[in-house]
Amino acid sequence: CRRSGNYQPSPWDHHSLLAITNKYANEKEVITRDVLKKKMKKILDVELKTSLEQLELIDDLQKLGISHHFELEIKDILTDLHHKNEKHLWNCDKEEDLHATALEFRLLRQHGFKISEDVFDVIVNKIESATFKSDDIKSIITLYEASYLSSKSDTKLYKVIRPFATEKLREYVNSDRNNETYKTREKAIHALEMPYHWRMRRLETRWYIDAYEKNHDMNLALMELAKIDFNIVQASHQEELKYVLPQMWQPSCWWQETCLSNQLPFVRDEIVENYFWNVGIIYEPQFGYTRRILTIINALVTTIDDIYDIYGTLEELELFSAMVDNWDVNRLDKLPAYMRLCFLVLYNEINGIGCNILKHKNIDVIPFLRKSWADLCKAYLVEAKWYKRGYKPSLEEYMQNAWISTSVPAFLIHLYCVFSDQISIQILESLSEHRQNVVRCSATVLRLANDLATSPDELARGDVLKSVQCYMNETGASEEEARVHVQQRISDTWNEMNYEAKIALLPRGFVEATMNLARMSQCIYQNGNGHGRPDKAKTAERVMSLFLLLY
Ligand code: F3P
Ligand code: MN
Ligand code: MN
Ligand code: MN
Repeated sequence: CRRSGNYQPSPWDHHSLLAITNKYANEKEVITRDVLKKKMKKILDVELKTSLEQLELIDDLQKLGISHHFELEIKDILTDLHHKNEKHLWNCDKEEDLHATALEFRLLRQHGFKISEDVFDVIVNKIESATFKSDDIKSIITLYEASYLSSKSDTKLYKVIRPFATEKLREYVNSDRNNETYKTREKAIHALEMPYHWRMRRLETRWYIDAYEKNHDMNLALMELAKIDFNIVQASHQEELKYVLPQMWQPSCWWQETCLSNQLPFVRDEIVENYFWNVGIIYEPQFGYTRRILTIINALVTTIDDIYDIYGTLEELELFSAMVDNWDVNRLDKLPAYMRLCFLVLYNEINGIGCNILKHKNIDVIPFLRKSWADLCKAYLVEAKWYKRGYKPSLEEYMQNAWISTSVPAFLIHLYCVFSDQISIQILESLSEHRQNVVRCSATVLRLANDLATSPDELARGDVLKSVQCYMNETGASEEEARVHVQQRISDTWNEMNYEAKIALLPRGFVEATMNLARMSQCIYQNGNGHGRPDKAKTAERVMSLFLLLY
């Protein structure tokens, strides 16, 4: 008797999504945007008087989602500041300087500059001797956000500063202090809910545009630029979404054309959500092709994962794993009928992606791509065997396999090949052999966040023990304690990822996308299973705010 995932039909009315027209998809809007861009460049380059003003503008540009228009200017300003600080053995010795120091620290680290946590030594001493006096919430928020840029050796940042700033913010939010504006209160609540460093960038843009507009001293040109740019970027996202959506009379719509959701009724039908993941990973309009390919990868991952978790017998899953390992299209008849189309779609899509890369980048990546699917299926098979044989792994044994079964290593090797202008064979090999620690960290965050949200449904349906349950089984902890442990492990993994991102010999854009994948998984699973039950876990609302609501 076959199981079902009890997945609901897609909550989206594909016909209305396909009917969207966007008046921002035209040259006139782009010209207006470019005039505003010039104006802001001038302000950034020549008009601002102090470094703090420059830093605050850079922060606003990033949070408003328009910093990619000013990359060179931002790099120059930060390089200058970094250079000055190195010369003057800079330290934050007054509480009044805390906002500026913490902001500079966060921005420098975020852009890969070296800056030691020792700049906060005086503050750390004050915290430890209980002589820190300032009640300035703006500085505390900035300090709190800076503390999330810690890497694994920065004990002062995450053992002293972060708990202190968190506590201060909690006290403030729970107090009746009404001498602060509503805006500051909103910012404190937002920061406590999730630090900026962990947030999905595009949704943060949506939130920050609204928050920035409430500023009494906001810059009108900046506001206008942020809104018009948001709408222009949204217009290109809408067109990409149409490509992957099912549409009766346009056979170019990919998901419909595969026929997978008709043939395999037990799999998730979530093409909109699959696309949404990728806007979290790279949002810039020029990467539309990368987002399309990655949406295809996500849809294939979800389909094959459901076959292993829900529908297939162990014998069938072994056949499928061997088929992917051999990558042999001539043996389709060895598979059960329901698996044939799925294998063939996988085979054709991956070879098609490889063929395009060979055409345009003159390198054959197919051996690497197919190995990533073979490794993924092996990891799925391990979990299926554990479940069907009632084996209960330790948390460490589970994690060794479960970071691969997230699909993150497979996903990221496709991203690397499609996204990079020049493909390095050394990097391909290191990704293929699972030697890139930053990838492991990103996958670990996804696995843990996914387990926190999806394991109740998975275990009720019947599945291998997930991280929460492995920990409970191994230590005798309660479910609540196990969840706290897993949350802590997510936080520790971020410390490690910050370090690995800094030392990785990988293109910066790829590293940023890898970290964005961790951010996206925290976003998807923040309110429950945002991928399996999108309407219940805020995903639907978020998709609307990014793809449908104009400014
Ligand atoms: C790997 C997962 C999925 C959701 C899809 C996410 C993508 C494609 C990035 C398959 F996270 O969820 P699920 O909870 O079924 O994964 P699992 O590995 O726990 O079966
Ligand atoms: Mn699953
Ligand atoms: Mn699975
Ligand atoms: Mn899961």
